[in-house]
Amino acid sequence: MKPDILLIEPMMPQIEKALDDAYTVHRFTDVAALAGVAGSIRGIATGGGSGVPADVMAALPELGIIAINGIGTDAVDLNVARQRGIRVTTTPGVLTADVADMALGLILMACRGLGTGDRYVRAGSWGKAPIALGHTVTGRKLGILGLGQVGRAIAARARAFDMPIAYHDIREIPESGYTYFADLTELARDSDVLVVAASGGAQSRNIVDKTVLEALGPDGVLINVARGTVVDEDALVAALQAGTLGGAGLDVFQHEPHVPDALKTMDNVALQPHRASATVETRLAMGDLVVRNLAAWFAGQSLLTPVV
Ligand code: 8YV
Repeated sequence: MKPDILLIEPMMPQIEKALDDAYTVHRFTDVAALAGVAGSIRGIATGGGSGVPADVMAALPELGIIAINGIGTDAVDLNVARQRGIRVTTTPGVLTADVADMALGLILMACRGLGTGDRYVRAGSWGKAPIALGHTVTGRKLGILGLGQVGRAIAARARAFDMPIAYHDIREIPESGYTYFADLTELARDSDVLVVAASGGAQSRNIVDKTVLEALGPDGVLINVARGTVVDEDALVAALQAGTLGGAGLDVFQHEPHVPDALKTMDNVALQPHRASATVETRLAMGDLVVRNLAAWFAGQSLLTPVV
C-alpha cells in the first residue's frame, strides 16, 4: 500500500507524476476536506509561500515530514515541527541563480522602464506620443538586505554592471568583501537601489519601513525578491504616491495574490507574480529535491536538505 501524503501547492506534471507513482496524493482544498484521511497522512509537499497552515498541521497527527518546494520556511511553524518531531526540508542552491536573475531583471525593468516601453509599443503609441526617459543602471550604488546565497548571487551579477555593493545583515560577513552597514536605514541612505533578499518571518516583518524608504529617497528604487512581509506595503505605496521613493520592482507582496491597486497604475513600478524561481529548469530541480527528500524519509534514510 502506498503511503498517504498531502500536496498543498501544485507542482510540475513530471513531479506530480513521481509523487503519484510513490504515494496516494491528497490534493489540498481545505482543512474540512481532510477529515476522512487526516489520520493516515504522514508527509506534506508544499511551496515556500504557501507553507503549511497551522490548522492543517494540527489536523494531521501522523505527520512526519514537510518537504518545502522552496527555500522560505516562514510559512511553516518550525517550533511546532521541532516539538512534534516533524522533519522539514527545503530546496537550497538550485534556485539561487534564477532568483538573482529576477532581481537584476526587476532592476532593469524599474530603472529603464522596460514594462512601460513594452506597453507603449503594444498600445501603438510609438510615433504618436512621447515616452519618458529611463535611468542608467550601470554604476548605480546597490544595497542588499540579506547577504545569503541569493544576496551574494545578486551582488555577483551587479558587479558586471559596475555597481558598488553594500549590504545589511544580522552580522557582518567580512569575507564577502562588500561594505557592511549595521543599520538598514544607513544602507538605504547610501544606496540608489535597495534589493530585499532577506528571509521572511517575525524577525524581518516590516523592517523596510517608512524611515528606510525615505532614506532610499526620491531617486531610489526598491526591489523585493524575498518576501512581501519584509516591506511595509502601506508605507511603500504611500512613498511611491508622494514621490519620496523613485520606483520599485516587486516579485512578492504582503497578501499574495493581492497586489495593491495603486501599484498597478504606476509606470515607475515593475510587477511580477512571485515567479523568481519559476523556470522549467529550476522547478524541475526543486521538485526533484522534494521527491528525493520524501523518499529518503519514508525509507528511513538521511534527508538530503533538512532544516529541521
Ligand atoms: C517559490 C519561494 O515560488 O523559495 C521560496 O521560498 O517562495 C519560491 O521559490 C515557491 O516556493 C513555490 O511556491
